[in-house]
Amino acid sequence: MGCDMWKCLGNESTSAGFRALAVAFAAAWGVPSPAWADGGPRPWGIGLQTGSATVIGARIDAFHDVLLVVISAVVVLVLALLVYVMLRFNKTRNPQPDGTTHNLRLEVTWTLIPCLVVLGIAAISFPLLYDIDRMPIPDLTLKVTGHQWYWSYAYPDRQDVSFDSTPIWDASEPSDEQAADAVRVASAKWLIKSDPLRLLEVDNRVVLPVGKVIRVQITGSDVLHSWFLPSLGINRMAVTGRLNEVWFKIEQPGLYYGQCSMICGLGHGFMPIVIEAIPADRFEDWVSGQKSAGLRDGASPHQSVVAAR
Ligand SMILES: [Cu+2]
Repeated sequence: MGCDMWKCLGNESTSAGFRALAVAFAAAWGVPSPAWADGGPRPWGIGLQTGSATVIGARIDAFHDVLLVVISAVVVLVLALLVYVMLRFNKTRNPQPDGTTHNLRLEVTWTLIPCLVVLGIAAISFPLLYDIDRMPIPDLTLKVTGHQWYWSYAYPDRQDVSFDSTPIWDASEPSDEQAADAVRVASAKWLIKSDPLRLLEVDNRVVLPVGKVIRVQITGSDVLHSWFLPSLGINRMAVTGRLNEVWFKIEQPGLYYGQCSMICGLGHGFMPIVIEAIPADRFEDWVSGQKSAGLRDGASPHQSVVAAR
């Protein structure tokens, strides 16, 4: 589903002036409309997922695209000037150098143009940074704790539902039988059925409602980790003894994948993140189900495999 560029660039909390500037600047550079995230990674795709599932994420993507155009233009201009100078003013073609040391018009121009470029970039990035930082009143809090080497989650304002989330290996590791068992046990709990993705699938997925402001509080239990979900525009460090905070509002139901992005030891490459975004009423049903099931503890046969690595 396509996302309206104007909506993606113009969050309601951005001041009107900045928004108009950002939109005009982006339009001038021909920013393509970002698409909503629509699944897992694809062969030969760019990025972990296609598109973004949050307005902020879409704006980050659009900002990246604008910057790519700007830096490409700067590189081409500087390279062209260098080549021109090397060919036109080398010792053979220009044996007698000019004695000019100042040119006011030229100096003003080459100072003003970069200033305008930087101001144009700031006009987009400052409102974006502000909107990323300013959290609306949250509807739900999710607590995330990074461990060597898995994640655990808690919903403190939903009867403290909590569980661990450990990875499921593909069929080559640790053994065909164990992997098949793990997939069978885990997939029975998944609300959105899908084929497990190699190194990206977990037993207990994070379930979140669509269209609600989610406040995420992130911490660590041992070493540094980082909760990274590119399709939500999120990357926050999990630091022992510190509670980092971030927020997002998922616009579309679906599966969103992520990984730890801070090298945290031997099992760093094996602590994926999976979010199941579902309609809000189904989410409350899921919470009730967790409560009646006695709160999952998430114990998984793979946890011991991870710990042994
Ligand atoms: Cu890590």
